[in-house]
Amino acid sequence: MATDSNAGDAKPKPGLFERVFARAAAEARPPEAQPPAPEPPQPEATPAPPRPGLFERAFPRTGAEPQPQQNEPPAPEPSPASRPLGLFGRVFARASAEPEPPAPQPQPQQHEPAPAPPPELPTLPPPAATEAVAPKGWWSRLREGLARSSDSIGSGLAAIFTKRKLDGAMLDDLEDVLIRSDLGVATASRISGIVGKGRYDKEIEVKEVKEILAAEIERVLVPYAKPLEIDAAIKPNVILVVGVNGSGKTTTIGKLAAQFTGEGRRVFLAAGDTFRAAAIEQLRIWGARLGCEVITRAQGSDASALAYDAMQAARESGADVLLMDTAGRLQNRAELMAELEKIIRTMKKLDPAAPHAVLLVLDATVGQNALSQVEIFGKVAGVTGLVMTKLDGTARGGILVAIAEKFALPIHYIGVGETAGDLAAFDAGEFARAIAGLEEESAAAR
Ligand SMILES: Nc1nc2c(ncn2[C@@H]2O[C@H](COP(=O)(O)OP(=O)(O)O)[C@@H](O)[C@H]2O)c(=O)[nH]1
Ligand SMILES: [Mg+2]
Repeated sequence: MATDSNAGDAKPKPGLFERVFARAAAEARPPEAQPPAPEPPQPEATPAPPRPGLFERAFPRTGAEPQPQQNEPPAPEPSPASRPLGLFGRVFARASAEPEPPAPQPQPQQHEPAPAPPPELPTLPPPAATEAVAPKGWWSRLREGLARSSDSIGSGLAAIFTKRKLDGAMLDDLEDVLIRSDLGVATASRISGIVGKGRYDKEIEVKEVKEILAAEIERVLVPYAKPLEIDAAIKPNVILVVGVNGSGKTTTIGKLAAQFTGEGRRVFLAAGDTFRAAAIEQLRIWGARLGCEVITRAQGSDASALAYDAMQAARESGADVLLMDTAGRLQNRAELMAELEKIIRTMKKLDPAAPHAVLLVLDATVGQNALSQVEIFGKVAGVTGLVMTKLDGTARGGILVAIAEKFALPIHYIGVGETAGDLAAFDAGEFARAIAGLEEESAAAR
């Protein structure tokens, strides 16, 4: 089966916004996440009609996204109009329904002079998506974000460790709970081994098991918790962002741009998802709000040519960072992966060391399918580090542990929500304690 190596798994849970806007989500699961056979509608998929969000109230939607143009390279999204409309999608639906520059004519690069906002969106109230300041501490966001994973593990543990003396059957059950939370077979059996050691025929508290679990997850993840380095001597640090459709690339770019500009760096954005007008608009908005220049070409243009424009523009103006968006693509579509290789080759013409980082954005809700994404994007695009998004929308956050063990790639950031404050540098100890469902971060982290 081409699209999901994970046929036996539960259907990925919808994300925060998809649950709230269940009607859109019901129409629009990303194609790569779809199981082959039609599934019965989930109980969550039929509640009240979606309540319009802040942006949608300001800009009522009047139409659907335009289809990609036929004479262009095959679109990465077989049915773009059916994608989930997230926060930005809803806002941009109106903009993209309005006349777009139609043909992908060769067009000079368009610099978006920052900070002038696009004319059609001048007076929006400050959106949740660009809140730079987190209203809560990161630990409580992380703990809440990972609640679905930690609750699922926690209830599994509570059912096993019920004031009985420890025996082999309980350890097998423990292993099953851990495998079901996507931690990977190796980690699961190691943890049950550690729990069993010296504790047979003794009572063990759930809290003690959680502490062991957290310690082992932390031990596995520590070597991969590496910050994304920005070299001040390189102008620009070129960061190429890749991943399947809907994984959170554009949102992550916005969040990263918010962080980098907050640190005083000059950031350029390249709207490399040239297939979708809404994606270009989405990046324009982030750029306008953050005061970053956004390099765009008309919808349907060649993404490599855009990469070239963007690198030149960022270099000429001495930018510190260039974040390049790309169109989402299925990891099993060879021609689209070839396009990614072309973008990289083009970047190397201007700077042989570019891209300085290739971030693979993974949606945690896809579970085991993330493993094949890492494998194939790793081969084609030379992924240098990972960002895992939507950990708030799944009980399968343990997949990060399985990925770390299998691929030994740096994990730079994790996302637990849609706002800028919901992305943070990955910290193994915090993540381990949050996913194990411990109430307190470790003393060392405080
Ligand atoms: N709940 C949640 N939603 C997210 C997160 N990151 C991105 N999203 C949402 O996922 C959807 C797709 O994101 P987008 O950045 O457009 O994906 P792209 O196609 O890879 O560029 C949007 O509705 C985002 O708001 C996250 O960490 N948590
Ligand atoms: Mg995008």
